Parts: sequence; structure tokens; C-alpha cells
Amino acid sequence: MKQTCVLVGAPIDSGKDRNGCLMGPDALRTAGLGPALESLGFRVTDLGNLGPAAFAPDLPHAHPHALNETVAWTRTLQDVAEQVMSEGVPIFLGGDHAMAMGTVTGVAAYAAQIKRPQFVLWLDAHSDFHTLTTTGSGNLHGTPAAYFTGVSGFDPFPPVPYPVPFANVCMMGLRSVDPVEREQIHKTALRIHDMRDIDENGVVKPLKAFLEQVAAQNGMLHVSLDVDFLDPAVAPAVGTTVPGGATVREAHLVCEILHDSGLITSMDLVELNPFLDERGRTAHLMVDLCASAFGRRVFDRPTRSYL
Ligand code: 6HN
Ligand code: MN
Ligand code: MN
Ligand code: MN
Repeated sequence: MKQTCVLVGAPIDSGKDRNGCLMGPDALRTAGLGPALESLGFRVTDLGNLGPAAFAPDLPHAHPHALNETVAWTRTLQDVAEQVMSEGVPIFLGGDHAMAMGTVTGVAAYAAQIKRPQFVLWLDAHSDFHTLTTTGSGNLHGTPAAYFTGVSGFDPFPPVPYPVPFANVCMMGLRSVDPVEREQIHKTALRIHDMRDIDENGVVKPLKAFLEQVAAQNGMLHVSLDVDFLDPAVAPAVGTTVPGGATVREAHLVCEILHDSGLITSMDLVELNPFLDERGRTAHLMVDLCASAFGRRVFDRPTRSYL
């Protein structure tokens, strides 16, 4: 039987002050995400674009920015993510990275139901490990990793009954971490691979070690791919560019190995701001990376060759 991928549009744009990510889901569709997955043998269903639950309007220059709207999105996404997990492999189309407050807590609730541990691979220039009190910018797309790991300081947000253990989170590609985030991360068992680590060791070694841990525990694996994991020279359509990111091949290799592992159970494609793109090149790159993560390859190799 064909496996099903479920596309879930989440045009959340409240995670920062600069608008544009609301066009992300439709740009990913326009760049051919659905047909790319179909050509790989998947049945693709598309839930269309979601909206936030009802919320009281936020004040224009509040700190944090757009708190009520982001809480409302988190509620919607938690429910939908938990539900949709029984229908196939959801691919959540962002939207900015505040989306992961809902998607990761939602899929983790499903994992708890079926009594499997949840793991997260975080591909990002940033650690997104602020809380409502530590964030300097007030931009909530800088907070999801602290929220879904159960760090306190998220009062207006729904409580997190099934936090993802720090040791089950692997972050790759980091090169912009705020001092408070660094201090907090030091106290945790998060697996961190910054760009220097990738320069020295490549992506295969750390990724393989993480995937072995996921496989050994029969874990569910959520992959959260932020556009700025990539170098801005190849992926310009993001508001938070940081030089020195992953190359096109490094990113593909990560995705190809993820596919070979057979472990991906859900995925986020986030932070694409089509308003900043150059003739759709970043949208196309994100679609191509997603295709690699779901089995596009040049030549066949034995599966699970990395495990
Ligand atoms: N992202 N650390 C910065 C802040 O504003 O808190 C940047 C956050 C970037 C968010 O990667 O999704
Ligand atoms: Mn906004
Ligand atoms: Mn991010
Ligand atoms: Mn980022």
C-alpha cells in the first residue's frame, strides 16, 4: 500500500515582526511539493491552510510580539498535529518557526499515546531556545525549542504534558546563539552540532550517531527544517539570514541519510519568506530537500546503509 504524506499549511506569521512567511505554504505548493512526493510513490493529501483559534487582538508594539495570536496558533496546531499523525506522515508547511510550538508538542502527544519516545532533529542557524522572559527581540519564533522541551516561563501557552527530553533533541547548523540561550543550553543534555562541528566532522558522523539512538529506542522522529540552516547565498528567502550556513550538498546529504534511516515520522518546513525570494529559488530548494528526505536519489543504495 502507498504511504501517505499529509500536507498541512500553517501560514503563521506572528513569530516575528517582519511579515511574509504567511505566503510560505502556497509558495511550497507552487514550487511543486505535492507532485514531487507523488513522483516518489506517495499518496499526497493536502489539508489546505489552517488558521489560528480565536484570540484577543495583540497590541502593536507589545513585547513579546503577537503573543495572543501565537498562543492561538499553538492551540490549533497541537490539535491538528496530534490528529493527523494517524493518517500518514505530516509535512507542516510554515509559516515561521513559532509553528513548531504547536507541531512538536502535538506530535509528541501522539507519540505518548502509542507509547513511543519522541525525538527532534532541529536544522537551524539558531537554537530557538528563548523563553518569554529571556527573549530580547520579543520574537516568538526564537522560543519553540524551550517550549517543547518543557522549560518553564511560557505561562499563557498551553501546558506541555509530554515534553521532548533534552537528550532526544539534536540541533545541527547552529551559528547564531544568544548569550542567554548559550547559558541555558549548557545546563541541558541537548545534542548540539554547530557549524564549526560540521566544518570539522561533516554532517554524517553526528547525524548517524543521533539516528542510531532514535532507532535503538524505536523513536518517532520529527525533523524541523528552518530555511536559515542553509547558507543565505543559496537560500535567500528568510528574514534571519546568517552567513556560513550549510551548503546545498550538506543539506541534501542530511535529508538523504534521513530517508535511508526510515525514521522520519513528521516534518516542518519553516521560515520561507517568499517575499524575499529570487524567482522561487529558495522555495524550489526546500521542495528538493524535502524530496530527498522522502526518497529522491540519483542511484539506489541499500537502505539503512547508515545504521
Ligand atoms: N528562528 N535569537 C534570535 C531572537 O530573536 O531570539 C533569532 C531567532 C531566530 C528564529 O530561527 O526561527
Ligand atoms: Mn507579524
Ligand atoms: Mn528557527
Ligand atoms: Mn533560524
